[in-house]
Amino acid sequence: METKLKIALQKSGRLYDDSVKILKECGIELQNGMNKLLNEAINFPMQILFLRDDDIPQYVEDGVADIGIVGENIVYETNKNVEIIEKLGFGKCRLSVAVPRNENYADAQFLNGKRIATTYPFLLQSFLDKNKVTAEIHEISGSVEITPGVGLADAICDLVSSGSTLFSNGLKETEVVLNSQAALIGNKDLSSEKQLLLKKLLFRIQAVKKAKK
Ligand code: PRT
Ligand code: ZN
Repeated sequence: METKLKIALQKSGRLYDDSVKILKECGIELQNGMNKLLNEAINFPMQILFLRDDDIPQYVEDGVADIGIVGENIVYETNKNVEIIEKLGFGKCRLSVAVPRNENYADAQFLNGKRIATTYPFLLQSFLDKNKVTAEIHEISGSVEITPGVGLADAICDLVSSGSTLFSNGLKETEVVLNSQAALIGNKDLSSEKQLLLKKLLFRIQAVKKAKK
């Protein structure tokens, strides 16, 4: 049987369009009318798995997918044993700490003893440790930006791109914990056939990136 490279992409959401687009720009065409979770390229030995972005690093670590496209924020938060192969230049954002606009924030020490709401507890804890800050992390699954306004938290740690969500919730960005963009990640133990296919794909991705500069 022919070896196929299995790539995991976000099923829907902010990275979906650009992920499919970059394959297309690499000359890789998907089949029409296949099911929404699994597709197969017409003109490249590749299968495409569509998943929730949070699950992609685990699937790649386990080898269920060989490679994947996901935000670096997810890669570092999930802390799985995968390789970051190439940054892809889209999905740019930063993971930042924000506090109510009227607060006097001088430095990270402000956060000592405070309650911070986030969906990124691992990255936030690393940031606090690095700054020798002890704070209470409240892990929640969404709408982080409303928590200070309703008295559930004193600060937040969340993704920011334009800053308009922070602004409209009366918050200001005070620290960048991580700069992030979409990246191609890979399993660390690919067969030599798969490595060869990955090399072909990477060559095309790099050409596409170069053409855009
Ligand atoms: O369903 P699934 O779990 O796959 O998707 P999801 O809802 O978890 O993720 P999704 O689709 O929202 O985001 C996917 C990835 O896009 C993230 O992991 C980041 O790598 C990247 N990305 C880039 C962003 C943003 N920019 C972004 N602005 N992800 C989220 N946001 C949110 C942020 O959380 C906040 O609510 O947008 C709001 C802030 O935006 P601004 O422009 O107001 O600052
Ligand atoms: Zn997600």
